[in-house]
Amino acid sequence: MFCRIVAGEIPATVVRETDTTLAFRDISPKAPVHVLVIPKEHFVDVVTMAQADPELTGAVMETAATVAEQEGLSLDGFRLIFNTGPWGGQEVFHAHAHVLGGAPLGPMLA
Ligand code: IU
Repeated sequence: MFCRIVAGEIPATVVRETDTTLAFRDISPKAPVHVLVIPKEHFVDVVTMAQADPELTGAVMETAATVAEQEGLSLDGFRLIFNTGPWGGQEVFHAHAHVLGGAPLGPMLA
């Protein structure tokens, strides 16, 4: 599915793009700022990506950090999540980081 966003076949509100990564707004935001950061190359999840290509994984993290900064989240903090596998709540099987912020999010597991 996210490969189709990379290919431009599905519209997305892109907030940052590098040679290897893409960051776009989540269509169903769970916080005032909710951006997804993906590798353009397809990996099913962050573990697969990290094992296959640590450099690309670093690039995803770098894009997430830059997005947090450009979205004004640096001062108060934010949440960076990779849901991984069914028990991790992953629904889209193309590795992606969630950058969530813009309000106090509280403890992660209530
Ligand atoms: P998850 O970590 O796989 O559960 O998160 C998938 C997210 O992708 C979820 O927050 C969706 O709202 C979001 N999303 C999107 O932003 N655009 C899409 O076209 C699709 C899902 I499909």
